[in-house]
Amino acid sequence: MLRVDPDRLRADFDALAAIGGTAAGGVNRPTFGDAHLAARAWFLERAAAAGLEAHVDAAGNHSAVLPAAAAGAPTLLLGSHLDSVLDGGRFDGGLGVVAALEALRTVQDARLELPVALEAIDFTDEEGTLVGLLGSWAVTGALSPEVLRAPRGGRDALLAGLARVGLAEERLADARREPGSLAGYLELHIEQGPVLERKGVEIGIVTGIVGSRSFRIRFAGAAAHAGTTPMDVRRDAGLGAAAFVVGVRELVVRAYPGAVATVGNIRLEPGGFNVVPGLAHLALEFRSPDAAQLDALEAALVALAHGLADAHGLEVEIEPVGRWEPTSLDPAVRAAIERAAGALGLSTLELPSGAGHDAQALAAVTPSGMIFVPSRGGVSHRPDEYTAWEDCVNGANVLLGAALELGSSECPFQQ
Ligand code: HGY
Ligand code: MN
Ligand code: MN
Repeated sequence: MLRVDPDRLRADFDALAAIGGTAAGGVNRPTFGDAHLAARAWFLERAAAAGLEAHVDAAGNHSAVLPAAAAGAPTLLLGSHLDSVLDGGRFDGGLGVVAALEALRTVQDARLELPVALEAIDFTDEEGTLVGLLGSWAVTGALSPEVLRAPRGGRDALLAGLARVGLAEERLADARREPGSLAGYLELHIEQGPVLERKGVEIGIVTGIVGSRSFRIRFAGAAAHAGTTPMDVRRDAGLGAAAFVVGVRELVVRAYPGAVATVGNIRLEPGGFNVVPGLAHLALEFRSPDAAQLDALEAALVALAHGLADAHGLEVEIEPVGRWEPTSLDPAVRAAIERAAGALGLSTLELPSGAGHDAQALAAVTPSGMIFVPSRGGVSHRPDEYTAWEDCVNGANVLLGAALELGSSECPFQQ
C-alpha cells in the first residue's frame, strides 16, 4: 500500500504555514496580497524541486503536473486553495494543496505509470476576497460576466487585483478545461465543523456542499447632530441595520431549519460619536443545502430589509454579489474514498459540507469528491483552527489511495 512521506509533507505544511503566518498561529493570505503571492511562488518552487511541471493558467490557478505516460491522457485534478480569509487558519486550503503535491511526488517516486496525468492545483480566490471560486469557476466555464460585474469584493478590488498579478479579465475564461480532458477531481480539506471529532471518526466522505448567496445591503437615512436631534425625528441608518441583524437571526432560527445566515460586516457612515449615522453598509450571507429553501429565505430576507426600512424611515438598496449552488458529490468518487480509507483501516462517515469549496465548481463538469479530516472543536476561519497531524497524514494517504484508484483507468467512471 503506497503511502505519503509524512516528514516531507510536514516540512511542506510548516513552510507554507509560515508564509503569511500570524503571531496567533494562523495565516493571513487574502487573494493576490503579498503573502498569497509568496505562497504561490513557494508552491511552484516545490513543484520544480520535485521535477514536476509547473503551470499557471489564465485565471492564475497554479499547478504542479505529473504527466501520464501517454500523450493526450486525461488529467485527475487534486486540489484546494492557498488563499485564506482574513486572519484565518493554516489548515483551510493549505493542507489540501500540500497533500496533493505530496501525492504526486509519492507516485513519481514509486515510478508508477498511470493512464492519467495527476495535477496538484491551487485555485485562485476560493475564499471570495474578490469573487469566490474565481479560479475553479474559470476552469469549469462558470465565470459569467454577471459574476465579474458585481463581485463580492467589489469591482474595483477585482480589477486592481487582476492588474496587480498581470491577469486580464477578458482572458480569465481561457482557463476553461474541456470536461473530457478531466478524469475527475479530489480535494482533501479540514471539516471546519465539529461532527467528525464528536463522533470520533477519522475520515469524512463528503456527500454534498451547501449553496450560498451573498448580498450587499445599504440602509440610507439622514445624518444628523447627535446632540440636538430629538429621538423621534431621527432617520438612523444604524438603527435599521441593527434591527436587520437581529431580525435575520430570528427569522432563520424560527422558520428556516438547516439554513444559516450571517451579517459579517457593518459599516456606518459618517462613523463619528456625535453624528447620527446616515448610511449603513452590511455584508449578508446565507446558506442552505436546499435550493428551494435558499429561494424562500432570500425572499424573506429581502422583505425583512424593506419592512425595516419603512419602519425606520429609511431607503434600502439590496445588491446580489455572489451565488453558489448546492452541489452533490459523485457516488463513484465517494465509494473510491471509502475503499481507500478502508484499506488503511480508518473509520469513515458520510456527511455534508456547511462550508463552500472548489469541489462545488468542479462537480459541474467532472466527477468530484472531498475527503474531510477532523477540526479540533469544529473551529475554522480563526487562527486557532487545528487538525491533529496524524489526521492530516491519514487524509493525505486517503487522497493518495483514492487518486490511485480513480487514476488507474483512463475512464474511471465508465465501469
Ligand atoms: O466560506 C466558505 O465556506 C469557504 O471557506 N470558502
Ligand atoms: Mn475557508
Ligand atoms: Mn477552504
